[in-house]
Amino acid sequence: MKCSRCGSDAVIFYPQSRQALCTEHLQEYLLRKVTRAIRRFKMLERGEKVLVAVSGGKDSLLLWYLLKELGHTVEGVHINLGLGDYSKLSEEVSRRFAERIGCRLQVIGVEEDYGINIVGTSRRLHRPPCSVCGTVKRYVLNKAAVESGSVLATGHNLDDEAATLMGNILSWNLEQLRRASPALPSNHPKLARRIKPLIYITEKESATFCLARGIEYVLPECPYSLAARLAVVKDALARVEDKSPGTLLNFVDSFYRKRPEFLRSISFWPSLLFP
Ligand code: Q46
Ligand code: ZN
Repeated sequence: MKCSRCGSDAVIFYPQSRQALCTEHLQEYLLRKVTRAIRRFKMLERGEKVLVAVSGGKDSLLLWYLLKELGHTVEGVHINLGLGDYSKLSEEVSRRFAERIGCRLQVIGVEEDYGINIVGTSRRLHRPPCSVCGTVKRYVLNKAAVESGSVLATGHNLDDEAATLMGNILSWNLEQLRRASPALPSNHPKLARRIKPLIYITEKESATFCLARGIEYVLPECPYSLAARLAVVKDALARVEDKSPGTLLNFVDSFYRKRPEFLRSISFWPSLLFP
């Protein structure tokens, strides 16, 4: 298959538009998608410092790479979660990538620096590991961003965002749906602004580009990821996307476009349900 723009070997095919792209043109397309997300949700001002939360997975490395290509001032922060071989490998891969792109990476160990053992704490509190891990990650990442005076960027992609929104719809978590945003403002000096510049980039585009560009990323999943309910929703949505490409983009994009209308309508629901 040849690239529809330049005729060299293609690495990805888009069935909706019947376009194929080579690595260079895929990069150009992904940079446009990130720029569009940054502008549409007013994620960054020129010159603002960005701290990328780097897990060692494909999305966070792609995010770091693309923001650097766009000329933003970026540094990375990696949290070693103390989850055995998975955490060791994640830290190694993150460090290697930082060296490759010539950026500073701050590494924080939850055990070494905070004395927290995620699995032990989750057992003691009778909570799933992901719940403890999520809380610890949010705290540590926020602190690192506030201390460095940066906006915190995370590698959530379109599939992640769609799964989060769908998960909140399935449980009718109206408060989360009201607050959801790819660009969360800071309403306190100790709260960093948080942005998700990969919101228009699919998991498939992310994986394809990393492979094509030779970006080494952590392949094994976290040993606890399958237990996460979100993984089930994500899996179901991936099958929908496979049968009907473009569904996820339409779902997420339409949610944010129609949200004001949606919020107005849900504010009437209680009076309709409980007259
Ligand atoms: S790292 Fe932590 Fe994730 Fe592993 S324990 Fe769960 S939340 S799955 S993204
Ligand atoms: Zn091309």
